[in-house]
Amino acid sequence: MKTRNALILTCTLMVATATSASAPVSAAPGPETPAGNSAGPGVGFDAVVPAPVSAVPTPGVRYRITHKTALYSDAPEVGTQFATRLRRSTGYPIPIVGKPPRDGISLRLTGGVPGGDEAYRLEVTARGIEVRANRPAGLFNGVQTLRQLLPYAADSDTVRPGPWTVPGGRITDSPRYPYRAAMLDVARHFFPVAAVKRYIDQIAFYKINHLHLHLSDDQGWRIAIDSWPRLATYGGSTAVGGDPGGHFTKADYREIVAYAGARNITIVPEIDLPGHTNAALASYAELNCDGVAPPLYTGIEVGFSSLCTSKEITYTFVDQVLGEIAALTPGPYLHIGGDEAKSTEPADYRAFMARAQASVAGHGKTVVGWHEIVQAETPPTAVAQYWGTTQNDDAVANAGRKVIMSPASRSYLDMKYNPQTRLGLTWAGLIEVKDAYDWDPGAYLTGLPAEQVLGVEAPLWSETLRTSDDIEFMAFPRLPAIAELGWSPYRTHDWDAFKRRLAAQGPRWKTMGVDYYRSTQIPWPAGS
Ligand code: IFG
Repeated sequence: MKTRNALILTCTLMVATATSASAPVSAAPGPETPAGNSAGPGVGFDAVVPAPVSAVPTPGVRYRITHKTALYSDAPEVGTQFATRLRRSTGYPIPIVGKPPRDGISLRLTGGVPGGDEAYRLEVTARGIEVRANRPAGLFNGVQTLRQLLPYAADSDTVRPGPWTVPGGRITDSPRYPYRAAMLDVARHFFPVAAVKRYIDQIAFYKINHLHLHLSDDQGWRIAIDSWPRLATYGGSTAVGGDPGGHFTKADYREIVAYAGARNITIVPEIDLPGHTNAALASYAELNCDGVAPPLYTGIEVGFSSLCTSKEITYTFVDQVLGEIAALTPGPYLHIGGDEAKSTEPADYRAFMARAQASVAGHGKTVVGWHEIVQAETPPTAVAQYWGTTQNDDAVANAGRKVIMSPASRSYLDMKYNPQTRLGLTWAGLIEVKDAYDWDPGAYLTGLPAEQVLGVEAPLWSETLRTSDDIEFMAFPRLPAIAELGWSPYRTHDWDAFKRRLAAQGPRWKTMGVDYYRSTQIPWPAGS
């Protein structure tokens, strides 16, 4: 720890020296100041992930956050979050003021910014910082970029020495796709609210705007349902390997939804049907065709379970469960799974999916399903989530539906990086950072029209994961790669540039306590 602090101090002194040598912030950068108008190695306009649409530094100009800096925001939640973060690491008061300050930071809903609700324009001058947007989501996204222009220490949970300089320039930015998601499997292993919130903080930093929660599977049911209470109390009582179970109460789920919403993230709940249902079948004998409840399952096989599609109670169950979850979910999507229904006859699967989708619509939501769902009739608004390991699936490409791209061989964060990776599986192949980055969601699936791609998702299945450290080791650095594919214009797609920008995230993750994998593909800076 001492070494690290000494290093940070050294770096900070170097930056301070550089800055103090050019005391008036508008002076030309001193010899010590790295090129690119940055406030330190890898901190600057050339280090933002995801890559912005346009970023133009103003050489020699920078703004220094000081004890005099005030903050104004047209979106109170965004302003409070950012001011709180700055106070914690700078030790400055960072007061929130009632109008844009002369010397400070302004987050303004001016409108007139190209690129929609999530677009923003960021400008840094010697006098201050201004983020403009059409909607609060755009201000939130602009603040995530602004955070990456600050020294790494700005993300510290404890007060660090400054200086707190932000390089001058202008960024205009907006997303390529509207759906940019992470998925967390809380069924194979349960993760409490605090762990989910921690992951939300981490994915929000990369402008991910949906979190898909895989709430039920063979090994566990993780959300309380009032009309079927044993689902959570019994069906959620264990986990893979016999590890401790657990479940979200409705209050827990509402807390996650609110926390995510304040960070521009929409929750997409998944109840996997008709397969992956052993936890439900074990909880209620009447849901089984033979009236006999199977034992709870703690292995990691798939495809052996199915709801009884010939019993009416099954559809009452499905409708009541989906109804209770829809009532808790402000977002537009209900994910009903549909994957690996190997124990459901195809005709029964199609009939079941028709009725399950009618329930989703009946509860006012839009259905999402793993891509097998296209075997059934689906409403025009249905979204298929592609998880194949190849670039060919004509049924999906020709289904005429929106598609979320999450090819398992590119985006499954539970795949090992290499054969030595302690955690994870290998069935979809090994995925190093370059594999996660070097593909185009808009052209990946042969025959799928580019305009049918709704966006991307990085699923993280938890058969082999138990802690936040495990989540972080598998998600970082690959999740930012998927986040960039979802956000940045494809013309910015360049592995050599990306790996350098990704390297600059390393010291920040170190500051945040993110337990990331130091891939040998990335030129991490010393001390990260
Ligand atoms: N496939 C299964 C998941 C999970 C995964 C692990 C899907 C859609 C393998 N289904 O991915 O439940 O077991 O990598």
